[in-house]
Amino acid sequence: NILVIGASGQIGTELTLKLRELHGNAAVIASDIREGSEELMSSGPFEIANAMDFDAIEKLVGHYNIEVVYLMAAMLSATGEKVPMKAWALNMDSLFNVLNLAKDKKIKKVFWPSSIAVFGPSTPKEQTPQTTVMEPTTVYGISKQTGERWCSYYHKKYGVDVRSIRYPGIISYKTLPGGGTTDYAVEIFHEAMQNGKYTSFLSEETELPMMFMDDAIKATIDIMDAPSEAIKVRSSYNLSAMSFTPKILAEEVKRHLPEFEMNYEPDFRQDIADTWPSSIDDAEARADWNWSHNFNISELTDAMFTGIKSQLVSK
Ligand code: VAH
Repeated sequence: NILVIGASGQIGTELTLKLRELHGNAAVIASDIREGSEELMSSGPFEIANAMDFDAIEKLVGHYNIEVVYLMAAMLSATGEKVPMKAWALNMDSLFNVLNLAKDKKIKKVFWPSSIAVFGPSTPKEQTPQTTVMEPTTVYGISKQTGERWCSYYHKKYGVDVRSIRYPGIISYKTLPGGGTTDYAVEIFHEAMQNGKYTSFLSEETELPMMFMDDAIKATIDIMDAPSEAIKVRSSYNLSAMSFTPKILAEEVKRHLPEFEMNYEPDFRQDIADTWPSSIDDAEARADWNWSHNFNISELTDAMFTGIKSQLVSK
């Protein structure tokens, strides 16, 4: 069976639903420290558990005969800056808990997400290579960079089959992101459709790598399904679909809502965004496990409008 830790979050929710579609509802156990969406809770097993509590996670693994764990619990970049020690504890303890279960052969395979936040101001900004300078400035980025080193270490030293992707900003409509720097690209759609305007906390020319949720889920499942020998990078793979600025996204929104009004009031999150790449070279993911993306910016925009509309109707 499969265990998703952090299943109530933005990516965890949709990942769990997709895994249930592929493997059957009973085979995919969702867990989180808080309850999730109605769809998540009602479609299969759900357990409240703290990712930092080794005994609780070990118990779940034993009880449900878990072989594969997706560790999606984390504190994101913006929230992490407000409570640095808490972010560090959550992001590292949860990873060690899962890596140690794999080291002790209690589980067979682990997915753990990294992020473009591992990069920093000294990293080449355009087409950032897989292997390059990494001097992250946020607690979140430091935790992901450190986590990457530990994944690589557990693979080499203990043969742990851990696989990882450096997600860009993920855009989706089912569950809101929690406390990231790329959240503007989700908020803009909800605000546009409900109020016709949005004030962005990033400046109009801030270009960041982004991806539609369906592609992020596809990448996650693809890398986990690939044969072990194909996974040559055991820290984390660069992954890319598109890059855009708030201004370009606002133009896309205007295709659907010509009256849409965008304003800009950069806050502390601007300083974080300024340290991140504007585009990513993901040639190794494409070569090693055949990664390819489906959604570009206009397809993403159309999908967001359709998705949010159907949610508003059903409310
Ligand atoms: C954040 N979305 O903004 C996350 C992230 C791409 C960066 O991992 O913190």
